[in-house]
Amino acid sequence: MDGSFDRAAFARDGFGIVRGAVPGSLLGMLRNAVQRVQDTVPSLPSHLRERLTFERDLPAGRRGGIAASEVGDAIFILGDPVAFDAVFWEVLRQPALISAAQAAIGVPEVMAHFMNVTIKHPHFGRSIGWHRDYPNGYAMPAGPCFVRVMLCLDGMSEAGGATTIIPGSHRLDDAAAADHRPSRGWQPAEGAAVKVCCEPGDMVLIHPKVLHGGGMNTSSSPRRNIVMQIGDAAMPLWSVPQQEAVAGHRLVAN
Ligand SMILES: O=C(O)CCC(=O)C(=O)O
Repeated sequence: MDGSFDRAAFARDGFGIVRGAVPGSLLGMLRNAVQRVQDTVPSLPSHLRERLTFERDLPAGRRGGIAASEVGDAIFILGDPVAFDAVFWEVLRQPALISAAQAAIGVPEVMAHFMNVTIKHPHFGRSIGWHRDYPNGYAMPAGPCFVRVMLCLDGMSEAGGATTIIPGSHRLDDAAAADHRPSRGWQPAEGAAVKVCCEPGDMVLIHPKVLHGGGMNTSSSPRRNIVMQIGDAAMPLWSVPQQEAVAGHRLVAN
């Protein structure tokens, strides 16, 4: 494990990578827990099923036109994962996550806003359009005093639909960030974006105002990220999302 976070690079680029952020044993348990949910979709009770967003219910355009009938029960978003398996709480106790979030936000006390598992399945896992996380309509405090953190269970590769980021695009004021939303089909200038390739167990921190998105997973391996929004504990959410057991949970290291 390494676990160090470069705050200066995060301030400059709008993203950062913490290498080897969690123990391999935990990584294995998390991967198994995600797979168990995928394997048991047909028998899940309705209160858990409603936390899942399926590929088949989303437009085919973002998965290269592959028809809904071809993607079975593939889950795109596994919402509120702690409702499925308590092992996901362990992620919020990881010292490398807590210290990196504190450094990125610049405060000593941080809390969770939400958690999901974003899954790009082999061969058809969908692309994600260009966007900024600030502002968002799901879990918002009064300003951009939060960070998105992704724990990459499988790592990320170019062909696997790695998150793509435009370094430096977060350096604008809050009103401009709220106004400047890329229209559908917008593409950055040649060479402006970087694909964040990483190993299993690495953690990627995304500034709330940095432009990011990502391509389809055309590889033969899954790309599963635990995505969390972590915020300044002194700044309450305007409205707490339903079905988010982690919302408001203060992060305290193991
Ligand atoms: O899963 C990814 O590649 C990015 C997730 C993302 O863009 C987000 O949570 O805002």
